[in-house]
Amino acid sequence: MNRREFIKFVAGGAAAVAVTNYGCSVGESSKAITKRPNIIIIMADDLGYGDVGCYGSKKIQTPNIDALARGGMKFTDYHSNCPVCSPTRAALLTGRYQQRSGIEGVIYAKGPTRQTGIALEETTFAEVLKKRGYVTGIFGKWHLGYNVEFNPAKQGFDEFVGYVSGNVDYHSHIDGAGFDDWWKNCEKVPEEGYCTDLITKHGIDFIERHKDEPFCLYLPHEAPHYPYQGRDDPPERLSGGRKGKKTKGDEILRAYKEMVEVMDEGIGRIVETVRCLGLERKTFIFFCSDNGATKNGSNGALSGYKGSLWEGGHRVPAVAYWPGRIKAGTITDETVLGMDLFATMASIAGVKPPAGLRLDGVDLLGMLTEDRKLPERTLFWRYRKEKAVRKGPWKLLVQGNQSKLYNLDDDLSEKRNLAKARPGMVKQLEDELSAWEQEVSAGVKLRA
Ligand SMILES: [Ca+2]
Repeated sequence: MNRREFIKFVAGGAAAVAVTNYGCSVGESSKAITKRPNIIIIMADDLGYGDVGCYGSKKIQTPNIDALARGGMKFTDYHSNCPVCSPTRAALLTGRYQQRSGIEGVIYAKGPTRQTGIALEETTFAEVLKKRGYVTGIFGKWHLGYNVEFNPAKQGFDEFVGYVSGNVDYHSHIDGAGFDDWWKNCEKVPEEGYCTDLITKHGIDFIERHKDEPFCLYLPHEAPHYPYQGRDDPPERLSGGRKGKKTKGDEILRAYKEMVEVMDEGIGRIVETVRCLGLERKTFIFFCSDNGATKNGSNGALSGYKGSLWEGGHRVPAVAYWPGRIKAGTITDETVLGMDLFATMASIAGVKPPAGLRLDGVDLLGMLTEDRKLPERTLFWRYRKEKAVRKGPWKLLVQGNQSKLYNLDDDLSEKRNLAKARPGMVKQLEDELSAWEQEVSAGVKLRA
């Protein structure tokens, strides 16, 4: 969906009104301005740039995410820090390139990485907000360490229910290595239910219990990451290592659509809870994905998929919503990364990050609420054998020893390699890339 289509799309719907209605009867609180607004970060898993209605999906219905875009700000140039799960989450949690915390790849359920995790010495946004008097909760996927020593409870979260691996069976909650993986803080506490619905349920419960104090709710959803299972599909992973029925062929697309739509329904219920409690004007809500879609989803006009540094691997849907602060129906073309949310949340909460902590991300608050431009900057990605650099419209994509150059303003799909025509630009971005690689490698803390 391009800018003109989005404006038409916004005009076609009532601003900020979700299609669903969960029986709200309480009016908006008059206490519109607060020093410590609530913060809700909702992140989908492997949701692509073309998988959402307001980003042009015709197959998947997402009325609630679309309503957030109509009532808030839609990002056209938002990126996860990495085209896979764990590094994106490390950057989001720490506000810094994941290279600094040493989480450069997926922490797998099988193999030696299972013993690793994000160093406890890292400062997370949850720790900063907690010090500012926020109650902090995470419900859903952690994926920054399996062992209890790496549990979210050790990284500033007061409450955690969910799973620590990259994915669980949506019904049996067994991880990819056959372990039960459903936790309440540092204990395994089994719970019945469809993963997406449980994440929504715990999110709502958290908001209701903490409505009278500042809260930060992080809801990292599983949808639409595999295993591809809708609410009524059978479990695929059974106890004792037994295998159930696996979704295959055309059934995957049916399940994928349902998985996104159930998540969207849950987002609607979260927003409705905030609204019913009169908290809408003092709650910042941000929705995004953690990397691009696989071939089972859609990255719209973008090239590539999850795992690659083509735009389809990391340019993802993102929407910010805050009535009274963010103007309804706006679109931003600013280039934003997931690591920017840390500085933004700190700014919203009115707290400075601890002295000595240098964030790589920037504060988006002025851009969100006052239409201010972000400072010019050069941004970097590195994953396996690929590296990428962004500076304005220019993107350098380094694959092995080959450098490709694209102007994304004219060529969003990365079809016309301009490296030969613009050798000066290639050289400049290559130089910035090597300087960055040297700089981030200096402070790496590996934990095993
Ligand atoms: Ca992911």
